[in-house]
Amino acid sequence: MKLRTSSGKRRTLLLSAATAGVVVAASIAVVGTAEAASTLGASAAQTGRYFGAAIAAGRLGDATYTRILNSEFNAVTPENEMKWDATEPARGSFNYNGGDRILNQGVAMGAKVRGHALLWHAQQPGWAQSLTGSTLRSAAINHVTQVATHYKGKIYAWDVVNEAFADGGSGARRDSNLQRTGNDWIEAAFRAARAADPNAKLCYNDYNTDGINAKSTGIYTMVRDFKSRGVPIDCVGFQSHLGTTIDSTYQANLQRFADLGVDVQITELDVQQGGNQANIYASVTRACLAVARCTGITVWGIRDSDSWRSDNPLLFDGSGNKKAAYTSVLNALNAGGNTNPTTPPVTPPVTTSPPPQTGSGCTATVSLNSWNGGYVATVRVTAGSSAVNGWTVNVTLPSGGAVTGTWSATNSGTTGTVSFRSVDYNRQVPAGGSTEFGFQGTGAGPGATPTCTVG
Ligand code: 9MR
Repeated sequence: MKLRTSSGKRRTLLLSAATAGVVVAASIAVVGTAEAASTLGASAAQTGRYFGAAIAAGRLGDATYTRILNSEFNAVTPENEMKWDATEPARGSFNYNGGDRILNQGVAMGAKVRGHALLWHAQQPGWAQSLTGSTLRSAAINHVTQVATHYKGKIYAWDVVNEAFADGGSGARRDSNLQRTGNDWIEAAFRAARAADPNAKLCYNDYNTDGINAKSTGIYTMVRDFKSRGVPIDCVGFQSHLGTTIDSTYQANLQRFADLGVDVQITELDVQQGGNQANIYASVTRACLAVARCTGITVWGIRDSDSWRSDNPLLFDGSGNKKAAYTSVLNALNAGGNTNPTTPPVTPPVTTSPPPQTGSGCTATVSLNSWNGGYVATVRVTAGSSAVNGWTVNVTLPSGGAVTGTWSATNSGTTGTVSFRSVDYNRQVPAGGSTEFGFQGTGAGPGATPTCTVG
């Protein structure tokens, strides 16, 4: 009797495993068709990346929310549920209810789960806010150890430390109770996280770092120092809470961190609605695709009504409809990019054409980020001694090459000599000032300096 029962159970298990195998095989077969690339996650996966959303446990009962989440995204970040105040409300007493709900949702989706955030000056429980010195340091390190151990093996990447640098031009650390425990608190946190969960990627995450500026340079210097001293850091998160513009050095900034030997991720993307929202979303997406070590993008919420912001910054409206920004991201993802985010580009990543002659009118230079068979070109248009109101840049491509996508300009033609015209928001360039546009193409990319004419 016992034997039969046991073999009966085994049969059931084998059958369900076989059924699962069929399901898996079927879904693999779908990947690679045009249909599979009609969602953000599937499109990002085509270049080995993820496309994620910050989610809230309290919204998982909303049918529209979970429908979009399940169909569009292949990574999740808890918006609040894994923060210090949520996970250790009383010292030494841990609560993983909310965090586990997010984790389970991610696991059920087959998604990557980003852990956010082990240590941060904000959203600390009251008991930690009132600690100082070595008592706070040991409580903080214990927190890192306990939470990272609870989620060991289940988290793709942890934001180990969040927002530890000051805004403004100093490039220095932000003052906080954690900072006052000693400048080495960040590396102590990274070491504790590595010891607790050796397989999670360990990230530093911050905002207002979405271009080359004093704050991002402060962080860059810290990461370079960590790498040189063997402090375990694997990735840097760029939150990318953006307004109506994107910094012209956005991609170059990601690249300089990647060149230090860390992955980069866009971790909390949202963009103010108005004028340029769709273009800015597309530019961020293209920048990530152009940087081999940019492993994925996370938007900070699903529908505008789910956002912490009130300026409708997300990809779906309050009713769950796809916005223009959604389409521009999907198109950018489908246009592709560097197809293996863990392998550096085959050709040297950045080449810049010789500096142009100055004078009146305008000039243009092109920078290429190339890989085998394709490239992203960033073109800088500079006005001469007079202001420019409208410009046209002509770029000559080698034969066999073609433009496959353009941003912040409109192009006529895609092969041979291609003309790029300014768009409304970048046609006016002050005397001596400059603006940028970009395009993606197949083949080797333009070899010669582009020409620029006014009008
Ligand atoms: O979106 C989060 C919001 O629900 C919380 O009230 C807020 C509390 O500080 O944190 C928001 O998320 C932040 C993230 O954890 C870190 N970067 C900035 C995000 C927006 O404020």
